[in-house]
Amino acid sequence: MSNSQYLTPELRDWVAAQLRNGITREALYQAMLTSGWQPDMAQQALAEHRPFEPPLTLPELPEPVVEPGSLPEPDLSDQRSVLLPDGHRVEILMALQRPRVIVFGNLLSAQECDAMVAAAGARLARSETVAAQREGSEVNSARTSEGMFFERGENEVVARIERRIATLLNWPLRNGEGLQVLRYRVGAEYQPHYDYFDPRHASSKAILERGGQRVATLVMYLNTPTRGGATVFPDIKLDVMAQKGNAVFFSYDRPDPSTLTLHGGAPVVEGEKWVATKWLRQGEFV
Ligand code: PD2
Ligand code: ZN
Repeated sequence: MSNSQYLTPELRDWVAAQLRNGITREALYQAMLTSGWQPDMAQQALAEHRPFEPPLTLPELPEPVVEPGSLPEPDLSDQRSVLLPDGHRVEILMALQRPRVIVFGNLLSAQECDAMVAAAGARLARSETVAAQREGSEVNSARTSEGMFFERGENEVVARIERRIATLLNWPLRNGEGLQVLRYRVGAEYQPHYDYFDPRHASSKAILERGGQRVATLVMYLNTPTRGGATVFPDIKLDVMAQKGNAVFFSYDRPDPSTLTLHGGAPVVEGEKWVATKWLRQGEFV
């Protein structure tokens, strides 16, 4: 059960009344924490009223230790099936050792998904891919979605999701790229590819100077397409169905096909598909 189900109409009304009375979001947030609200739920309640406002000043996150050669990874010791990175109940639905692939349930609440779609909608443009022969990016028939990037920490919901991911995957928030939102309409797809940057490509040098290689990907589903749109891993013959709030995570320790992380977005057959992708870098992404 997600925490959001505890947000009763009475609590929502109470939050709305406090904000109407002129209390600042920061003061209300602190008051809510002091009176025992889960940070996750308090932020969610506030974001419902002011979803696109800048993030609240939040307590510092404990800094995850990144040993040389280590990768983002949730703490799955004791074969636990539920994690509470920020008080939000994230389920572990599937975990594969090699390649490392984990399917999370309820990583995002329905409200968080809806807020992301609403904030991204007006800013979508045809997606591009890194150009192979020159610097920069280009429109490519292999990728027929539309997309946009949020700045890291750009608004309340984005900041909350990024903190949750950093805690869940034990990876510094600053090593993450800004969240990318993609919309696929009927027929749109993302043909199989690797997310790491090919060191042989002309454009990779400049990209790698901004935080090193990508070492992991988290694709979060913001809606449930009616048919189609699975994230597919052809090398291991795995299809992950897009389900609102769920996510698929995979990591790769070198920029090489032997990581078996070839993956794609299958064509949408009916309805639309919306995802948010977080790519994690080896170093600080600036
Ligand atoms: O939308 C997807 O399922 C998908 C598939 C492959 C997203 C990405 N790659 C990506 O954002 O890298
Ligand atoms: Zn990808």
